[in-house]
Amino acid sequence: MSTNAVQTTKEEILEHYKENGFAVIPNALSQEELDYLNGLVEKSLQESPDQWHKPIEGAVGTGSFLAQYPLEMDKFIRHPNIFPLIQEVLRGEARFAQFDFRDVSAERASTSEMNFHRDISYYGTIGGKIFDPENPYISTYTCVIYYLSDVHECCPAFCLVPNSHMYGTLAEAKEKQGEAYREIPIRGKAGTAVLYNITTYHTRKGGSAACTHGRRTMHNYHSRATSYPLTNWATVPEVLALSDNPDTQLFYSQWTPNQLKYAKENYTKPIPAYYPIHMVK
Ligand SMILES: O=C(O)CCC(=O)C(=O)O
Ligand SMILES: [Fe+2]
Repeated sequence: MSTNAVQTTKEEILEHYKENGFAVIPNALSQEELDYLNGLVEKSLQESPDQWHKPIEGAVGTGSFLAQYPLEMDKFIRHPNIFPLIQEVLRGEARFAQFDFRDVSAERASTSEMNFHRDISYYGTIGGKIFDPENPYISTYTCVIYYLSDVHECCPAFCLVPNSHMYGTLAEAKEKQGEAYREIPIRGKAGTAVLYNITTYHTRKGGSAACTHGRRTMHNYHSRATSYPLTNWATVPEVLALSDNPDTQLFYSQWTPNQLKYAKENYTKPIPAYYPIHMVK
């Protein structure tokens, strides 16, 4: 079913990421974890459809689980199998940025194609750095997409162009990379994780008209202490952002403009003075 190469040891994963801007990690989640997450997704789709945005390029999605199950989701956001790798590629500066689930139904599989793009931070769009030449892993942000369903040949598939972070356009990547230019669709079993530098050109390939599976994913973006917040909207529940555990509080400390407002309006504990909540109306 899966034709793409995978990386399994820590050394292989980091080496492949360094060379190509991504790595594919099979069995990152156990069957028990997959059953738990799929159970939550199914329950939410059925009981709280209002928490899911309307299909965007074929995928419905929700960022609501972090607020609903903060301690449980934190265990996936800083998953013991993957978080050490995230810390490595972000030079030990990993900060929470965004966490959401997406679901492409079998009916929408063939119309779920995206365009090739890079995920550029809000500040990147106004001149902030989008990659770091001094980081051996290049990344200013990294994302891990977990497949929660098997991704067969017929299914929508995450797809990227290795080592393409430095080009201004996909056309430029094609021209400058020449024979080395590759578009690699990633297929694999549920539980596969794709770790990628978000400024590597990537897309979602649509599934075939005959696809009867669709695709379900968990998307987890991480920033660095030296990067700006990735979005201007993501919010974090108080139990994590003002956790008594200093590591947890630090990890959830990169507050977006919307988070400042959210904290001011909802948190019960005093908010540390270094957060500029006085700026919030
Ligand atoms: O769903 C996918 O495979 C890719 C999603 C993506 O690139 C994005 O949402 O920016
Ligand atoms: Fe993207």
